[in-house]
This record gives sequence, structure tokens and C-alpha cells, in this order.
Amino acid sequence: MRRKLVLSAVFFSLCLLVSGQLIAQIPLKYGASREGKRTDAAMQRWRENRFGQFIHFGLYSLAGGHWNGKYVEGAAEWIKGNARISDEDYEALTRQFVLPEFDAREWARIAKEMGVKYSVITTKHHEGFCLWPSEYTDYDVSRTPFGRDLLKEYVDAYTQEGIDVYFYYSIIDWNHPDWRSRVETVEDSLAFFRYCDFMNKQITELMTRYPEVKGFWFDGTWDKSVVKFGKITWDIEQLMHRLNPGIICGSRLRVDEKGARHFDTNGKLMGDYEQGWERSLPEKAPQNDWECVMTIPENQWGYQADWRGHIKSATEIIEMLAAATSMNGNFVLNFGPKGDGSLREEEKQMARKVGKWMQLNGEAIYGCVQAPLKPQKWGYYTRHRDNGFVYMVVCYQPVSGMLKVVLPTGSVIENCVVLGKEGMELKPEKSTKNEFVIPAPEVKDGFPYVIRLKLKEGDSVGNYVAPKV
Ligand code: FHN
Repeated sequence: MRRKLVLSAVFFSLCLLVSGQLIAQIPLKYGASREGKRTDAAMQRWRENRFGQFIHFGLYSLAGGHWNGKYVEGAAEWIKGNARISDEDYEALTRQFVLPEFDAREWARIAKEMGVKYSVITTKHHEGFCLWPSEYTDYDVSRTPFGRDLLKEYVDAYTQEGIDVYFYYSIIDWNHPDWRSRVETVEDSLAFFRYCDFMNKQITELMTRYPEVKGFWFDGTWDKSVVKFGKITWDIEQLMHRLNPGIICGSRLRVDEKGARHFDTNGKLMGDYEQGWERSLPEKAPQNDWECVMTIPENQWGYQADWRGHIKSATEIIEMLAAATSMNGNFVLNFGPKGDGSLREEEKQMARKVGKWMQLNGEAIYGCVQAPLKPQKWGYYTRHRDNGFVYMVVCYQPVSGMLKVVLPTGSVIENCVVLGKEGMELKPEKSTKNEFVIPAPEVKDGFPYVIRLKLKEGDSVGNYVAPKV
């Protein structure tokens, strides 16, 4: 009987191995363009949000990028591997997980102040530690002195502030005994499929416990095991859509970055938007929906107490946000809260500065899309998808004192103001055929400023015709 069981287990796993490999290879397509973007309300909301926050928080936040008193090179959330910390020593961090300063309402208040419309939190990063009490593992908040459901507090606080919540979930799991980065033996494949079952259960658990979640941000799909059995990721996406048809899922769930390969069943390609723009912006507007995630230092996501190298200023962040909007993309800024649960001062400052700018100029970002006008060196054009305005986000003040604008033949600028100084109308002059010059207003605070153009009703910008405002 036992022999029979073993044989059928071997046979079963071989089938999985073969079918997984076949399925993983048959439907792959090459070429990134995606026909048919999602047009439903949930996806439209994602697009209009434009500005988001990322939160990396886990056991690594307690180490703060240092181990045994020494600075550890590399991204702080990878400290387990970078400092070669044993499982036992790393797990001991759970006993220090007290978070005396954690207040989800304060996180949410600061996010609101910054002007973000959505926030993505690491429910489980590569380390495997879960920020919610999961039925399927002991490696979670409930087994720490903190003991509370951190994720619920976060979801409630952000939802209360009107900020949409998204869950980051790492496919890689350094803690789970069944996780395999490669699958080479029958035992590996049995373990790996047990792990997949665990993931499906956790994703179902997350979606049922926190129905407010608007979407998932998957990460860690590059290992050989996942690439080999790529269909498991397609299954996850199907599962999520069964549980909530409106759920939004990033492209990194499929086993690639930047869109070269994907599963395609009945015309439905995996992922609702391109997620591969990590710490970089495209040079021109991608065809698909897309999102850029950005760190304030060069490459630190989790809390690193000692930030080194270039630290981006609020002006740089604002410029990237405007650039992303001008190419129909979303921009997400990362925060790595400290091990005591509080936000670091530099991030709070950033939130204040960017927030102040967004309060005045947010109308050039939220709900805005690409304005198909000839790019100019002073910055970025955006236009509201339906309110009839074109915006110029000026990041570089011209030495000539004149901002050049080239409009389609016959277009007329009816009205031209700097946001925040609406009483003071600027007077564009026609310089040559389709070219206008606008006298650049004086800038004192060193931040970009926004000029709002109202084109004559009926004027067309690309395929867009200015409606009556
Ligand atoms: O390895 C992770 C990294 O720690 C971080 O979470 C980023 C966020 O986009 N994603 C992975 C690297 O691509």
C-alpha cells in the first residue's frame, strides 16, 4: 500500500513537472504590446490616482541595515542574505517586534498630506514574515510582542483617509520550508507545489480578510522554479479575478519584467499594467498602462538608518511625478518606516514638501494624461482627460525668460495662468507660425511651477479637442 502511494506521488509529481513545463512554454508570446486595456471603473480609478506610496516594512526594519553594529552594504530589506544572518538569529527579530511608536493613523495622515491616492504595503516581503495573523504560518505579527493585526490597522487608517490600499506579496519566501528557488528533483517539485498551495491560501485569506484591497503588487518571480512553472502565476491571477473581478494585478506576477513574455489565454494577457519601471522612467510613453516605483536614496526600500550617496530632493521627486504623468504613467514613492514603527524624519519632510506642491498643483497630475504636443526643454506637458486644460509643469527656468510652446496649426491660447496666481494672467505671444512664447514668471522657492493653458474651445491637441470649460 505504502509503495503504491509513493509510486503515485512520484507519478503525480512527474506529471506536474512535465505539464507545468509544457504549459509554461506553450502560451509564451514575444512582443510587449497589449491589445485592449481594461476600461472598467476600478482600472480607471487606478489610472486617475496617478500618485501612490510604497511601504516596505518587516523584520528587516528592526535591523535598519546594520548587523552587529556594522553598516551592511546592499538594500536593507535584503540584510538576511547580505550579512549572512542565520535563520535562528534572524527569527530572533520577532521577539524585538514591539513597535512602540507605530500608529497607522499617523502613517495615513502623512500619506494624505503628501497627496497620494493609493498606498502599497509589503504584506510579506522575501523574508516571509507576515504583517497579518495568517492561518497558514506562525511567522507573523501574532507571534510577536506587538501581537496586533498591523495590516488591518493600516487598511482601516488609509481607507478612512480615502486612500486606496494595495498589497505587495513576495512570491519568493526565504522562511517557508517548501519554497524552492530551483526545482530539480521530484521532492523539490512536491515541495514547490505545496508552497503554491500555501500562496493561494494566503492570497485568498488576504482578499477575504481585507476586502478593501484594490489590487496586488507581486514581486520575486525571477527564480528558476517560478519561471519553470510559470503557469502557477497565471493560476494566481485567475484565482484573484474569481474572488474579485475588479482586482488589479501588476505585470510582475508573470515571470518577466518589462513585458517581453506573458501568458495569453483567449486574448487575456497577464497583468493589468506594466510594473517593471523600478527606479527608472521610460523615455517615451509606453503603450500599456504602467507604473514607476521610486526610492528616495539610490536603492533602499526597507529602513536603512544610515542613508548614503545621493538623496533625492522633493524637487527631483516632483519632476519624476510630472514626467510619469506626461507619459500616462503612475508614480509611487517608497517609504521605509523605522523598526519602532515611526516614520523617519527625511520621509516626513519629503511628504510635507511634495504635499504642499500637490495642494497647489495637483490638478496637473490627478486624472491627467499625455498632451501630445512637441516636447520642450522647460519640462512636461500634461492635460486633464476631460476638463479641457493643458498644463505646463516647468522644471527648468529658461535663461531667455521665455517659455516656448508649439501648438497645432490654428490653435489659440485663450487664457494662461500660473496655478496659485490665477489673478495674474500671462500674455502669450505668437512668435512664428505655430509657435508661442510665454514670459516665464519669477520663481523664488526653487520648486517647479505649473502654467495652465485654456485653448480656444474646439481647438485640437493631437486627437483631443478642447471642450468648453
Ligand atoms: O527585491 C525586491 C526589493 O527588495 C524591493 O522590494 C523592490 C521593490 O520594487 N522589488 C525587488 C527588486 O526588484
